[in-house]
Amino acid sequence: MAPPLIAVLNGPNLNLLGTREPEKYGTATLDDVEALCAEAAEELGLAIDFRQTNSEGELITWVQECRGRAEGIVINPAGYSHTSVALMDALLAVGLPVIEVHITNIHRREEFRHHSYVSRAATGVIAGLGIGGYALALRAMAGMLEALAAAEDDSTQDEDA
Ligand code: CA2
Repeated sequence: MAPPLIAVLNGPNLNLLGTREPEKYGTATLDDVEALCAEAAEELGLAIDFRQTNSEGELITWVQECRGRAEGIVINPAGYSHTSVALMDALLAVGLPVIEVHITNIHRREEFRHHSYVSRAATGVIAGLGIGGYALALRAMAGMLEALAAAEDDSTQDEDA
């Protein structure tokens, strides 16, 4: 059987990782983050589709396209976390487990970063653990998918009994 596909989606300016503001975001590039996710996914028996966009509309389209294609979404919505009701609506509509990741601890930063619309649609949130948060999110996602599959097996057995 093909490994479950997890979309790992990244929002605006994350393409700049490793090139500016290393004191905030570290020195790893987005390519390094992708490599880290690929390694974690391999270990966990998951497949990933890793993407970044600076466009809100494109990010929303990618979320919509996950329906029927992916089993879960790991997303760092970057600045759109704090502004985008439309992204929140797309994540609520897609009906998949969602883990929101932030490299920095948004709660220790400026007030306007403390609220995330995306968190309303997220199953879980990881913030402040650097790029390692992406690997933790994939690990948590693998655990959730296993639990969902086990619950489905149980209900199928109940139906058969
Ligand atoms: O901590 C995070 O991962 C954030 O999602 C990063 C966003 C920020 O708007 C959120 O509040 C928290 C910013 C992404 C921009 O990343 C840059 C990386 C290097 C240089 C400049 C920007």
